[in-house]
Amino acid sequence: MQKPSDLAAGIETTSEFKRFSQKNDVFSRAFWDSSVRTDETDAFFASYRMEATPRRGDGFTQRDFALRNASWLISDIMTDRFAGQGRREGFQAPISNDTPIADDKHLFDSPKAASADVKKVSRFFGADLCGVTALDPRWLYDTRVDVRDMSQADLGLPEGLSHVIVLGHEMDKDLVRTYPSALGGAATGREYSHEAAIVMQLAAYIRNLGYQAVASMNDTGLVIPMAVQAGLGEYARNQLVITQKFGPRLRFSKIFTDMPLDIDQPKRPGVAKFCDICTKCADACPVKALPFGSPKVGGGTSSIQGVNKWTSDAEKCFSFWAKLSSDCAICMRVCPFNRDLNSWPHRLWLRLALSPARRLALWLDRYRAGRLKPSSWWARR
Ligand code: B12
Ligand code: SF4
Ligand code: SF4
Repeated sequence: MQKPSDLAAGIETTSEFKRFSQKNDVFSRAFWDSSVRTDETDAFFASYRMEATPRRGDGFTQRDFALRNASWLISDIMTDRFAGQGRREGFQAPISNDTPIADDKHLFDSPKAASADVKKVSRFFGADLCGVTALDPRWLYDTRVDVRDMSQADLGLPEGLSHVIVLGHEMDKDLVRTYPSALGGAATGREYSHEAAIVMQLAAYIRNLGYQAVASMNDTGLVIPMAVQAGLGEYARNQLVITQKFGPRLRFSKIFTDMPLDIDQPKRPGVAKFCDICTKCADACPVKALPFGSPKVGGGTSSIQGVNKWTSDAEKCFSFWAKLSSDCAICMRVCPFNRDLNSWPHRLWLRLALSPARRLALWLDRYRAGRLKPSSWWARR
């Protein structure tokens, strides 16, 4: 029997549900599981240090790797601060407080006023979306990873946290059009660098108001169900949350807090219904890592157990990244919802896609611009 809040969010968990241990995500497995770690994954990681820059034509030149790696820089600096103590913050541990919690609490007139304040300040720091949800422990990792020996460690969250503020960060439209390429990876790296600053600054603001605020990027828990619960979008076949402003072309960060906040309601305008008639992402995936058919419970070592959802074959996906020596996001690029949803023809298309006329919207998608050659991106002035 689903809880009403799960029904509203389209979330279905079963009796086999078990919280996920971070050591089993495929990225972490590349450091301890010989079935994932190969010479290619080693070269993949080396390429982020410019130690191996395999030159394989357009999109994979030294210049493409140079831009990708430079775009990661601020995120890398933040992440490396406590790595020697096993805490790769923002990825395998929550981000430490750089400022204390003020002794005096600023009291808002209501939770609604507090949420409005947080949203305003999130925009000021540069977040593109902000939603609030109650902390649902199902989506917290069971344990995090100590990067010294990849052993399991406590998440280290303080007691009393009640809410999650989920932030969305738009990825560069033109760079995403160049995937698969090392150049496209600059869209990902740049947003990690941006979000590191934004999430740390917003958390500092909340601590300055006298409340707990733990800044978090990819670490500590699964942000996709949190973003869905916070009303930012709907989960789709390509394993991404699709929003009404940026489609799937964005990243998420989050803040855990005890600030009394008003929560947002999940919205299901009809993206999943569109996915029922579309398989563009699954068709385009070069290693067929994405599912066809309906959502299911189960999956491999790198999948959470007991959730009815579309699940990828993460080993296949990551093997393709290793081959490229760069991340892939073809499934984000080809998704019909990846379009400039700020312009009126595309907003019109969105209305059609979310209506019973979705088949017409799918047919019209053939007129959307295709892949941009990385060299053409460089040639543009
Ligand atoms: C590890 C990871 C990966 C792994 C694969 C995941 C895995 N199974 O190991 C790799 C490295 C291959 C990867 C690839 C990509 N990733 Co990734 N990934 C993550 C990360 C850091 C952890 C997720 C995790 O622990 N998965 C392990 C288990 C739980 O996986 P799973 O059972 O298959 O569940 C997945 C989904 O079904 C969903 N999910 C989990 N529980 C539930 C419950 C409900 C109710 C629902 C609806 C969904 C849901 O979330 C999981 C995402 O992997 C998250 C950030 C985060 N902390 O959430 C980003 C994240 C999910 N990735 C993201 C992106 C964008 C990508 C890529 C496009 C790469 C890129 N260039 O950006 C590709 C897309 C690949 C694909 N289509 O599957 C974004 C998604 C943003 C969005 N719009 O929704 C996130 C949130 C990172 C971010 N900073 O924003 N990723
Ligand atoms: S990121 Fe690339 S390899 Fe992975 S699922 Fe998407 S299209 Fe497939
Ligand atoms: S490409 Fe089609 S099936 Fe895949 S997520 Fe986008 S709309 Fe859904």
